[in-house]
Amino acid sequence: LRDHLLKKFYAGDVLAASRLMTTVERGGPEAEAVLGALFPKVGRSYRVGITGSSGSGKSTLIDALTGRYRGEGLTVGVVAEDPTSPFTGGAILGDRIRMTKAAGDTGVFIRSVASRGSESGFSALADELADVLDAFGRDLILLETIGVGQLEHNIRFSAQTTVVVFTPEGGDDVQNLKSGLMEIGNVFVVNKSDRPTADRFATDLSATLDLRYNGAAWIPPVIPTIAHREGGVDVLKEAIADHRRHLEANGHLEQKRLEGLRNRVRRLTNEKLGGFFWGNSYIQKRFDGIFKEVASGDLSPYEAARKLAESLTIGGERDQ
Ligand SMILES: Nc1nc2c(ncn2[C@@H]2O[C@H](COP(=O)(O)OP(=O)(O)OP(=O)(O)O)[C@@H](O)[C@H]2O)c(=O)[nH]1
Ligand SMILES: [Mg+2]
Repeated sequence: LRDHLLKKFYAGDVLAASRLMTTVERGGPEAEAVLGALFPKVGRSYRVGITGSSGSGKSTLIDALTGRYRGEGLTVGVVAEDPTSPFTGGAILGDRIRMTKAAGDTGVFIRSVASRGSESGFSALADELADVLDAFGRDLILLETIGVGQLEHNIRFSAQTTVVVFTPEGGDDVQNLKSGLMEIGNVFVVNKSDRPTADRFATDLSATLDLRYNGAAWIPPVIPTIAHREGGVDVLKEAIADHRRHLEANGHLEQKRLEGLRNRVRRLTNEKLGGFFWGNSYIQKRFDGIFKEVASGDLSPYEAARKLAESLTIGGERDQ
């Protein structure tokens, strides 16, 4: 069944792509088998992360950018992390309605994924769904994720170019911007530039970035946009292309790819370690012994956890 699906997938069947994504979403051994099979085909698309606060206009920008890329004959995949609870489905519907240009075009594939309050920020699952779209042969993959500061750093590992979207609304002051977001942006957008305070905000942001990246090979540009009227979207597209050329010219793309892979192997190993550890009979016995000391008050849970974790470094003793 899997081989049959993969064959259709490689022939460009959108339904097959959708079904493989559902398999990946379910997780477990079948998801691993699918992702493992696709792995040799992953790495050809260019991934752009679009991050920013809720309602800043990320989906509207993605919609406008998608239209531009399609106009050039490029295929586009979108993975949108939906920050709302998976139970309401509200934002998923919202995304579908707003992304009107994409409707009915097989050159655009949009997938929403619940972020499930993921502790790691941009989720591993979203990254894996992007891999499916990558193997499917999409030229560009746009990743929408809500910017929650430090946690968003993971988007760096998934996207080659990260676009951070700010708005001049709510009396936001450049000094108070989330420093996590300031660090990860390769391109900055001041959306809703139809608002009166936008000019000043953009000027302040530019000045801050110029100072911060003084002398660096890439100084992130600040681009004012009015997304719902497609204002500034061509400039944004050009800035993304510029950053891509910058990465290509400096060999950074390969470096980024390896950094992402390294990060992924570490994460997967961490996930496997838990099962591997607790499934070991020596550890189970050792746990019972150590837990008795915790129960009697002779050992704190912290010391117990350290002792248990250190069992790993005892090496061969486990197998005796
Ligand atoms: N005035 C104004 N409104 C805009 C602009 N861009 C987007 N909007 C509106 O802002 C609202 C939110 O836009 P979205 O694109 O859904 O924002 P988002 O960042 O994707 O929101 P979440 O996915 O919920 O985080 C929509 O009603 C848009 O029409 C803009 O440049 N100016
Ligand atoms: Mg959105």
